[in-house]
Amino acid sequence: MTTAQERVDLLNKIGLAAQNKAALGQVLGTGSIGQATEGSDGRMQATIRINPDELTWDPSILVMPHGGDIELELVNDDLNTHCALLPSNGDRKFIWLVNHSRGRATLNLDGPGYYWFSSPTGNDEGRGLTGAIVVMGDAPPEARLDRPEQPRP
Ligand SMILES: [Cu+2]
Repeated sequence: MTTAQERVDLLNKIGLAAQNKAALGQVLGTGSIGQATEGSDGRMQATIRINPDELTWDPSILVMPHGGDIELELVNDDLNTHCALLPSNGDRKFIWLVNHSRGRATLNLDGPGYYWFSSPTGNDEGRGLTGAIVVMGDAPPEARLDRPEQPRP
C-alpha cells in the first residue's frame, strides 16, 4: 500500500506519469481533481485541459458544489486531435478538439452523482482520456422518492 503522495512519486519515478514507451498513456485512474467555481448567478465554470503527452484530462475529476448549469472551457494542448463527449440533461454534448485548440460547452447536470466523460475517438479512452464530473449535494425535493425517512450517513 502507498499513500496518495507516495503513489504520485512512484508513478513519476517509474515514468508512468506521462506517455512513454512502456505504456500508451497514463495509468488508468491517474489524474488530478479540481473544483468548479460559481458565479453570483449560480452558474458554475471550470477549465479542463489535455496537457501534452499525458493523455488524461486535467482535472480528470471535476467537482461541482451542487447541481445546475456549468460552462466548461476545454483546452487541447496535446500534439494530437482529441474530442470530448460530455454528459448533459436532455442530450450529451460532443466537441472536436484538434491539437492546440479550445472549445466551450454548456452542460446542465441538475442531480447529484457521478457523470462520466471521455474522448471516444481512436483508443483515447483505453489510453486514459476518461474523466468524471462529480455533482455534490442532495436530490432536489421533486426528484425524491415517496418513502419513509431513511438513515443518512
Ligand atoms: Cu451554488
